[in-house]
Amino acid sequence: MKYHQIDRNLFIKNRAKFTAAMKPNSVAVFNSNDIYPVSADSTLPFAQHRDIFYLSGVDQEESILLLFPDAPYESLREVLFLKETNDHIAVWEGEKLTKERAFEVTGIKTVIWLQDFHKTLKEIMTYADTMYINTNEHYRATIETETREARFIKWWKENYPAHKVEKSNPILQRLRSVKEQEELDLIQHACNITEKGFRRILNFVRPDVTEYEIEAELIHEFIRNRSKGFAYTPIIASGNNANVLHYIENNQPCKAGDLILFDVAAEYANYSSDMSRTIPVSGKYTERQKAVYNAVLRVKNEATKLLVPGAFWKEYHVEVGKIMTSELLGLGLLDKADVQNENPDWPAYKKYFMHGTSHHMGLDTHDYGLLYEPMKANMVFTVEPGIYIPAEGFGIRLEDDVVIQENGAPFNMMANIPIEADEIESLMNG
Ligand SMILES: [Mn+2]
Repeated sequence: MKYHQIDRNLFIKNRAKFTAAMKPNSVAVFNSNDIYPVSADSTLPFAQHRDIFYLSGVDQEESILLLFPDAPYESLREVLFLKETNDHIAVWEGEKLTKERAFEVTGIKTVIWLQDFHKTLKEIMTYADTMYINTNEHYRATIETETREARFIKWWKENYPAHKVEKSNPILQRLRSVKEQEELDLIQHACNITEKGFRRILNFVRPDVTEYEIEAELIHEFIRNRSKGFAYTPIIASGNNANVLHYIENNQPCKAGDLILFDVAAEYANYSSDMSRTIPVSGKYTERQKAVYNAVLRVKNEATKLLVPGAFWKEYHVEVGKIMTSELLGLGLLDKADVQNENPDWPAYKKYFMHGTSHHMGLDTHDYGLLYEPMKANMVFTVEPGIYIPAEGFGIRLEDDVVIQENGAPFNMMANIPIEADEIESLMNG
């Protein structure tokens, strides 16, 4: 791991919150992710399942966390199963968690090697009535691969048909959406690394630079600051590429006079940041580009103010749609008739702004959060309006990450990342 060790009190608190939400005499099991094969003996870099990480801090494959708060023996209340390590394994595969090290990272006292998982589970299930299984119910998830978690659930249901079943996911969605201070600090750290990357490219971009050269500058800056890299596949989209919302080829030259839309950000310690900026290749926006830019910025600033405790995600989006509509009228992109005749299910503004304004952000870039429940303090949301105009050869999106406060406007974790058009121009020409 490149990141500094996280204070295990975070994971101890997270487990306490989770077990407090469990029914009496129940067990919950969480699996790590697999290491995915490419072909031959190649593999993709390991990415930990965020739930076991959230509850334990274990950032290693072939790990299982078991929680049983009402266990008859204290040693079975929290059990971590890890792949066995020894001096020989350490030479070939590098350092894995020993039992001592696992306690330091997680605060869990009972650590059992993975080969004894089935035997230990059998004992535990005889004491328990209910099992919490961890299905993925994220509103944007589409999964073709059978994860280690899914394999476990299938196996468990076959082998323990007499137990009651409960879902971990709604508990985790609720808990993970409201961040502890330690988590806010980690997300802020990721935002600060993103800032360094963005400032670096302001000094780098010039006509005829390619999108992939910019990508290389960013990854360089991220990794040298202890990030594993991009929090999500980066979008570096010059000219009309910005109007392809999920453009990730990043293989084109940036032409003088065009804009470049960046949706790029660093991760740190498995926490995401999520940023969008749009800058002029030549270091100066045209009048028209600046007018649209400032309209997007005003929508972002107005939308941010609506993210307060008690607000609802769906209604928030309706309000942002109204703000965007008035800006699009001002820019001459819509006229009054377009708005009067609009389809309420697909309002006129969606022609230029077709995606959502905000999502939860945290351990996952599109983080957990129950969207039908009211917003709460210490939730982290992105705010990311955009205006996309293929006919004019550019698209603009501006995105910051903000923390909802108990009182008043949200705290902007990206307030130090240049966003005013004038500041961007002066930094590019400095
Ligand atoms: Mn986003």
